[in-house]
Amino acid sequence: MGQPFNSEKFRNSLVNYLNHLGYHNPTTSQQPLWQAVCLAIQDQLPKTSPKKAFASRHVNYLSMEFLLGRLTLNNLQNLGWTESIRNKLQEYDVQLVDLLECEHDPALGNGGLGRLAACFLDSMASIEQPATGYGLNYQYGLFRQSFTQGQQTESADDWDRDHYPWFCQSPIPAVEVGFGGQVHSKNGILQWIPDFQVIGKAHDIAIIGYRNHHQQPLRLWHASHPHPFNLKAFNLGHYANAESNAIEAEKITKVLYPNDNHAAGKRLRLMQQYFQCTCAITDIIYHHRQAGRPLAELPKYEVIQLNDTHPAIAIVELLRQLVDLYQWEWADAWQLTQQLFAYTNHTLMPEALECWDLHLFKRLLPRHYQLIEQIDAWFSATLKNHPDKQHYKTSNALLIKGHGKIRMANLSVIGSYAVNGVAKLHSRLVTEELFPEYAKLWPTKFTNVTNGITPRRWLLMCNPKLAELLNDTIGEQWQHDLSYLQSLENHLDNASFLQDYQDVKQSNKNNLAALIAQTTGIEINPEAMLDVQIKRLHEYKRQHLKLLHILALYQQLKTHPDPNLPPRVFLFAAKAAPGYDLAKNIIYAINQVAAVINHDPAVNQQLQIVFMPDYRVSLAEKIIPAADLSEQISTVGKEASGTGNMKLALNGALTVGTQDGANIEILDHVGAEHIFIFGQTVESARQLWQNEYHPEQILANNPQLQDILTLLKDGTFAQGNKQAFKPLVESLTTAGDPYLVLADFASYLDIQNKIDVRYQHPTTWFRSAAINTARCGIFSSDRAIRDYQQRIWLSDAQRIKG
Ligand code: NTF
Repeated sequence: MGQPFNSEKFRNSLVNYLNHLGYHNPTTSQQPLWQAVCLAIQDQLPKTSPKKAFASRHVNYLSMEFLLGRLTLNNLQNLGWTESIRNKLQEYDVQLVDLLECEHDPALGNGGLGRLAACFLDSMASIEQPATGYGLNYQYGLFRQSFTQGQQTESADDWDRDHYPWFCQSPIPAVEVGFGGQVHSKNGILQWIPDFQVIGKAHDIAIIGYRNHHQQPLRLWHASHPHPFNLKAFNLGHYANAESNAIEAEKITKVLYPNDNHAAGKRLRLMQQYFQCTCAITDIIYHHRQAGRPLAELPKYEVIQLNDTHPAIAIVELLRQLVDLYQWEWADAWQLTQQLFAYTNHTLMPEALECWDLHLFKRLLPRHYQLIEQIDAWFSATLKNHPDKQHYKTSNALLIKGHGKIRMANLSVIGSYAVNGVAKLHSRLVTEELFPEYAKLWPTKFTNVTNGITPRRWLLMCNPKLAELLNDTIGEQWQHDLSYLQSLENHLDNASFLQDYQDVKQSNKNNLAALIAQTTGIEINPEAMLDVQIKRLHEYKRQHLKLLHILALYQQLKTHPDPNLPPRVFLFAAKAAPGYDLAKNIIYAINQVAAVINHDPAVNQQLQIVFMPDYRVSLAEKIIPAADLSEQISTVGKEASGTGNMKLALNGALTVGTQDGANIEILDHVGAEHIFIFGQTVESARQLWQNEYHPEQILANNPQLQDILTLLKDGTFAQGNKQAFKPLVESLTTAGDPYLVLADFASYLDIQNKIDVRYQHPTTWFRSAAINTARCGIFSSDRAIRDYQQRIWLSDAQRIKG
């Protein structure tokens, strides 16, 4: 049930807000109107959720990233008010669709990890799992991307947080956070005297559940200085210094670090992490005490879920507050801490596993450093009688690495009662390869929760035509429980349903074609197969393997024209971290190849390439419903789960993928006939790496590959510049091809040929597409949250063991 909408109240608030913003009627320019509409909607939201008796603990979801995407339509839809607002606006001759385009995506995340956090908030509100999300209110989100002569250029993403209308009042006390300084001992009691203090202020965004009158906060913290202006310095003529405190403090929440699957190791990043964690821990304790509950009962009512290791310092901060502020015995404080935290691992990539330099850490957080030494000592003590004691002493299980680094993943495992990976394969590798020692010591700590995606944003909202077809075919129950999509199986032999399904896809493709023309000037063939690879640019995700496939087709068509090859549009969208040179070179190569192929009449009737700039949530919402083929081609063992793979399959794109991450579970659910799997297995890849992989031999035996690499080296795509793609070519050859691109090349080409054949039979293709929709209900984030409840949040047995 949607909430009742009061049209009269809405109109009055709208006019008031417009007046307040200096406009006098609703036909004013779109941006302020959008703000006023959102504020007028907020006015109608109940301030608190109705209380319900609930058995679960309250979840505190700590994440450095929440990649929300636009909230306006999402909120309207969850409230059930879309039609009312659409009609109301039409009275003023304003189209809701146009107004929605005014919202800049709040891009407070990099990619999968941040978007997962946003899906989880939506699901927790929708299935009424009490929760608070804790994050940072960055002034600048993930950089905006454009292309200059094919090269990525970045610009600051100022999303105007100070005027974002979906923030709501939060009567939450500000938090003081200290940095640096010394630890003193006074009458046997240790006292940390920081030398720099900042203030954390909470900014809440209400997360609105789906048609259930329920909302709960995402609490984003903003750093400032308690004395932003130093009058004394000013009066002494030190004008620049007068504001330096404020500037220093503001830096902490200035900008999101733009790395995906890569740790930066920078001091400011550690400051962000500590700032966020202190604010969150202080807030959690404050609310617990406000409710009149003793601290010892924290684990009975609360759980703190760590979204990867970025907020792991919260473990030490809780310990510090218990010991230093509440004078608990160390052992008691540590026991309670271990009962409160749960840790989700999202990556096995060594460069993404955070380690902090001891000296940096000690200077910034001297008291926390002492506590980490004590945790380290505690861990050694638990091993005292262990038969493998010697092994552990030299193993990766140590908290502090020999050469002076603190391993945050180890801290997270030691300090948590539960640890999970994000897909079955990944969770297995977490225990077998990342933490084998811990898995042996504490086997029951480890579990799997396969990721999920919210069906509200990723079907109902982004694909309204498919949603309508589903409603007409199987009723609306799927909107509350995505597993109901299974009942589509009864309609798979119904030719008119399949035709409607195909028509929906075509209509979505036509819309996307118009957007592509508008943003890139490229007129794509909307009838062609739309082959999409949309995700961060990373070697392990292998956009360059896709490029090799395109070059193989180009070569083939140039030498042997083949009118039977079905036309394809290759669509890329991806941002590369600004410091990741090889990733940027891959973007450049794709853009240059696109420029040549798109203008070559010998091939451009069959091959077109589009690289859409500035990939973000709102762009994904337009691409996903239109896609025919979903590229999920990571090196096996490297993609922890993937979630784009789930969104695309749910919306009826067929997957071409490796046996990696959640692809394997998509395969299990849709069935081998309805997905295209290729390449190495985890085991065969492991053998290749162990027995020294020789890409030069693969190259020597494959003339087609040699020709393709020649094309990249002879200046064909770079106006004669032979060096243009040197980093890319070297990564595949002299650098040893660490991501097995050449090893998978032949099998990738082979499967792509099969895909071409299949696409020529629309009835079988769209039947498979509909089967993908029918069988992907399991990938709802509602299911993932229920798994967290059962396996982690509700499980008392595990918590007692500590
Ligand atoms: C990402 N991890 C993984 O690379 C994806 O496979 C996964 O789907 C998402 O997490 C969500 O679980 C990261 O971004 C990080 F930070 F851990 F490297």
